[in-house]
Formats: sequence, C-alpha cells, structure tokens
Amino acid sequence: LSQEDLKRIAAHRAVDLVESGMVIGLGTGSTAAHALDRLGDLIRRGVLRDIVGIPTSKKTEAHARAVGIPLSDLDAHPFVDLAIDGADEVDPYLNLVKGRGGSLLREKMIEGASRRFVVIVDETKMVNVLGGSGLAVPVEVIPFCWKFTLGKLRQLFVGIPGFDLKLRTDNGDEKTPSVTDNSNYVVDLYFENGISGDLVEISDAILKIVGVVEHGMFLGMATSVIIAGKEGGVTVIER
Ligand code: DER
Repeated sequence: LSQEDLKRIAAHRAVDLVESGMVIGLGTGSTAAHALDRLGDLIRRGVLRDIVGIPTSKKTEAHARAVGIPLSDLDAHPFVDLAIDGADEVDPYLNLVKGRGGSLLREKMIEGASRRFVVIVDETKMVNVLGGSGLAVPVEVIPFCWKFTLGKLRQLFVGIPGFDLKLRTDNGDEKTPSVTDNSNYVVDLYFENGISGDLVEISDAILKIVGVVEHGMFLGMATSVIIAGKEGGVTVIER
C-alpha cells in the first residue's frame, strides 16, 4: 500500500464518524483532501445530508466547493461538531505539530472550536518527541519587522544544540516570503533533537513575543488520532 493509500484509509475512517446535520471542520493538506473527497461523495449520493463544512484554508475552501460540500464559517457556526485534519507529527500524548502547509492559524481556531478533533495520519507521522522529525515547527508572525520577531524567537532557543530557524520563502529568497491566508509570514523552527522541556511553557514563551500570531504546536487539542499502518491496518488512539 502506498503512503497515499494509507492517507485515504485514515481519512475514510474519520469520515465514518460524520453524521447528517453535523458542522464539520475541514482540514488542510493531502490527508485531509481525501476526507473532503469522501465527504463530497457521500453528500452527492445523499448518504449524508445537511452537512456544513468550515474550511481551515482558502485551498480547502476551493476543494470543498469543488466536491459539493456546503460551506460556512465560525462566525455563523461557533460550535463545530467534529474537525478532521492531518498532522505533520503526533507524539505519544497526542500533541501535534501542524502547519507545514501554512494553515496553522485557521486550523487552530477551527479545531479549537470543535467538540471533537480527529487527526488522520499515516504511521510515518508518529514521533517520540515533537520536533523530532527534524522538520519545521512553524510560527506565524506579522510581516511588520519580522526580522525583529525572528530575533526574539532565536533568543528563546539560544544555546539549544541543533536549533535553527528561518523565514519561510517561496523560493529561498527572503525578498519573497511565503504569505499565509491571513497575509502573515511564517518562521520555521528546527529542533534537530526534538523539542526538549515543558511544551506548554515553550508554547507560552513563543506566544508572549508580540509579533507572533500563533505556532504549530497543537497541545492537548486532538481528541483522537487515526493511524493507517503500512499493511493497511488502522489504529485509533483516543485521548
Ligand atoms: O499544514 C497542515 O497543518 C497539514 O494539516 C499538515 O499538518 C498535514 O499535511 P499532510 O496531510 O499533507 O501531510
């Protein structure tokens, strides 16, 4: 089974939890895309009715519209029944790293407003320690004086071996920063040996930096994780 097959298996298992009449948080990324396709299919076939989707990015909004999922937003639906989304990393406590697709702010808003937040991953996303994959932990920052904010983030982690950070750009040139749906920039943090220490304290310290909008650590938010293993077996971990 390919990684794409595993993503699809996990996504379909999550969509099995959707009932007619639900308000659904629609995640962003390649795994969540399979959930959108499945939802659209079930709505088109009349299996699911009166579904309202709350998209976590402009990309997801376009995809959901294309497959026929009725859409709204948090202003109209401040209480979401179930959010389904992928993750970049999942630790043993169901803490997540998300946002490598740049949608972390809207994802965190919508998933934070959801009664249930089901994370769908293939087994390659499981880590022992957040940041341990060596891939980015994103932080959304305002464009105004982003170098100042980047410096404050660097100060937080100075002295941690293997730490690095850099502005996310479209083509490696700081003159063309990647811009989020909210017209902000992203600074990617890298922890070669994973994030050591109290994740909540680290989260608070990052959020205290005034130019920081939000970060990609989703702590204590997932209510369950659906993991598709390489043989096609599915493991569900409930919080
Ligand atoms: O950017 C995001 O938050 C995505 O949900 C990401 O965490 C998972 O994307 P993937 O399903 O394409 O790996």
